[in-house]
Amino acid sequence: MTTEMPPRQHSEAELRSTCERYDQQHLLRHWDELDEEGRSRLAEQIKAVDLDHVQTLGRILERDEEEGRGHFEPPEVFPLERSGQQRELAAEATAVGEDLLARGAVGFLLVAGGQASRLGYDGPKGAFPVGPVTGRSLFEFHARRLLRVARRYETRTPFYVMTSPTNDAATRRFFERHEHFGLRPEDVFFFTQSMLPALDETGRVMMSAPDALFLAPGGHGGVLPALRDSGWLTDALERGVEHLSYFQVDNPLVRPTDPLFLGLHARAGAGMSSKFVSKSDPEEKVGVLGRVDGRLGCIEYSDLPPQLRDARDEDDVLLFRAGNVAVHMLRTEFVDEITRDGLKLPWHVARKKIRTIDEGGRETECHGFKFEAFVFDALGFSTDCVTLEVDRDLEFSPVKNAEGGDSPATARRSLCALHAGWARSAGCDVAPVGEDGVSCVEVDPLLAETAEDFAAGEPRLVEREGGFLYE
Ligand code: UD2
Repeated sequence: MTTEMPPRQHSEAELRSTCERYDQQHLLRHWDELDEEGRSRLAEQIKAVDLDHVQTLGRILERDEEEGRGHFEPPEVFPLERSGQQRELAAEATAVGEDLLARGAVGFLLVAGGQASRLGYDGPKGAFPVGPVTGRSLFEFHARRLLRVARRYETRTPFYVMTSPTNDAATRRFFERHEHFGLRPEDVFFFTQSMLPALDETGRVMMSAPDALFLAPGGHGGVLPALRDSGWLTDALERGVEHLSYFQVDNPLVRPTDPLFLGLHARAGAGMSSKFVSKSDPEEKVGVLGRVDGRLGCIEYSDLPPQLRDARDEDDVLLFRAGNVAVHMLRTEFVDEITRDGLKLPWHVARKKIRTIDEGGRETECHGFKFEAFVFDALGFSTDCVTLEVDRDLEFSPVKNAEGGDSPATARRSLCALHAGWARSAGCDVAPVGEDGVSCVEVDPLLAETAEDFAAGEPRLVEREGGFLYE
């Protein structure tokens, strides 16, 4: 027999006392005006938020902004211009990497939980049609690179895709609609990252509507704990995945199956390694890899003090030139070790304009703070790290903005310039040079990942309206 209060009231009283305990009473300011559905939505959201954690985040805002950053030095790198010995090492490492791929000992870890706010695209960013001739999506470019390895070595290429609660359903639907781009559906694993509330300067949780908290993805650093919590990390270990190849959704030139990077990282026994490109100019908006108090790390572009950003060596080369392209290799056991007791990455705070509500419940915009954890902060946990320089023209042209630099137009131009170059050097025809100075040529990732693959393959030309496709 029970003599409990009706469930809703019970939960309302509980909610009020929880909110009071954490000084977040304002979250229930509009409670009386909400209908049943609104109340239950708000109650669910409040219950789902870890208010102890919110309190910790609030304390970060109280701290003095100017904390000591430590001593920052350029990292040791495996450069693009190589000595004879380095060339030998590269050949050996490539063979090691190929063996790992052939054995199915590599898993692929894609972060696609971002909101694509700068691009202003309505949908998961990975669905963005970037192929200059085919209109192929970013997801398809990535998936077909894995498919190439799966077919070539008759192996499995487990693909772990991190989404956010906002784009998870749409991402899964996109993969299903495209039949997983030829990958075996049982080798594609989705998992979602957690969301965090934005706070105002007094540490109060901001609201996006009378019945909703303002929640945003907590940064790509969440990928490592989320991989563990989803169970896929255990799955990876169990199926013999020794290394995880990490990449971002926004770069159509990325080479997640690069055997050289994989082999260098594996030979070094590194926990986590990174690729980089030389920064094109000091102002370029990429983080910079370097040693922070002796440990490898990355300083975000917005945090790099101008005197370091502009410093040059005796050859007039930027001292901090190692631009982070957000491509990493992680040993699976390393991920297991650092996440076992809860991974503590530092929180990066960004002051942003937030669409919120005023006391009367009307929509308004004001400044608030978002919190993000960055995956490159895990570099500091790794004793040995490889920092491999790669050629920007071959591997890096991200889609970030709707127009201007790092936009769909520049990414398509980079793809065309690269692929037309492969075709030309293999003696194949290319489309006439267009107004943007490049021939519109696209190569199917299933055919080739490099100029050498292209030359060694049997490229078949398909002339399409607007350009040439080789497949
Ligand atoms: C990132 C790097 C920058 C540089 C650049 C290269 C950070 C903080 N900065 O800049 O140093 O290397 O990339 O392209 O990483 N994502 C999630 N969940 C989140 C947030 C982001 O999955 O909560 C994913 C997002 O889907 C995308 C990637 O992480 O694939 C990069 O996110 P971004 O666009 O916010 O990073 P950006 O361009 O500021």
